[in-house]
Amino acid sequence: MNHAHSKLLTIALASACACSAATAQDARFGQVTASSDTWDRLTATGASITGACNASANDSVNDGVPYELYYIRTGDFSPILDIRVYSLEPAPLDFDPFIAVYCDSFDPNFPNTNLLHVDDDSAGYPNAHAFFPFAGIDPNSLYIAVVSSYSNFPQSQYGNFEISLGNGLYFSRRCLADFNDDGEVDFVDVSLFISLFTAMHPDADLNYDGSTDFVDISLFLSDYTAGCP
Ligand SMILES: [Ca+2]
Ligand SMILES: [Ca+2]
Ligand SMILES: [Ca+2]
Ligand SMILES: [Ca+2]
Repeated sequence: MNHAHSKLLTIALASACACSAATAQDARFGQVTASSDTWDRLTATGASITGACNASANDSVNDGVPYELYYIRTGDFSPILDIRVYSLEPAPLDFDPFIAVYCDSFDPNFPNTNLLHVDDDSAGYPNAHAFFPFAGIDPNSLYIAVVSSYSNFPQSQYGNFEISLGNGLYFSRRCLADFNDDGEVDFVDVSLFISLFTAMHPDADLNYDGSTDFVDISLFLSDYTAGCP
C-alpha cells in the first residue's frame, strides 16, 4: 500500500468510528487430530522456569506427538503468564493435556529454543496450567502456546480440549496484519481489517485496550508495511 492509499484508509476508518469493544477472558475449544503436526515433546519434570524466554526442560521419551499451536499477544500492560488447558475427554486413559509456551517462534524439532514455560498437570490431572505469578511478561509481544497430549499412545494422543487465557492475554495471529493467516499481507487482509473495524469487532482492537480507534489503524498499517516474515 502506498502512502496516499494508507492515508486515505486512515481517514476513512478514523471517521467511521471511535468505539469500544467488549473485553472478556479469551477461551477457545481445540482439537488434536491425526492431521495435527508433531513435535519432540518436552517434559515438565526438572524444568527450569525463570519467567524469561530462556527456560529449559528435559526431553521426554515421546517423539512425534501431535500438537496444536496458538498465537497469543498481550496488550499495553504487562500481564502474568496464565494459560489453562482443560481436557474434554474422559480420564484417565484419554487425552492428557501438556502445554509449552514460547517467545516469538517455535521449532518442533528444537523445543528448548525460546522456551518460556512447560506444564503437565498443575491445574489438577489431567489439566495443564502454564502459570508464572512472580513477573509480568513483555507487553505487545508474541507468545506461542503448544498444546499436545502427554502421551503418544494411539488411544490417548488425540482429543478435545479447552484453552483459556488469563487477564491481559489474547488469541491472535503470527503476523498482526495477516487476518486470514495465510502468511502474507495483502489486500484481502486490508478488506478484512476494514470490515472488522467498521463493525467494531474486538478482533480489530489490535492493542487490546477495549477501543477500536486510530491507534489500531496505525498498528495495522505498521504491521502491514513490515510484511509477514
Ligand atoms: Ca523426545
Ligand atoms: Ca496433563
Ligand atoms: Ca493474509
Ligand atoms: Ca485499540
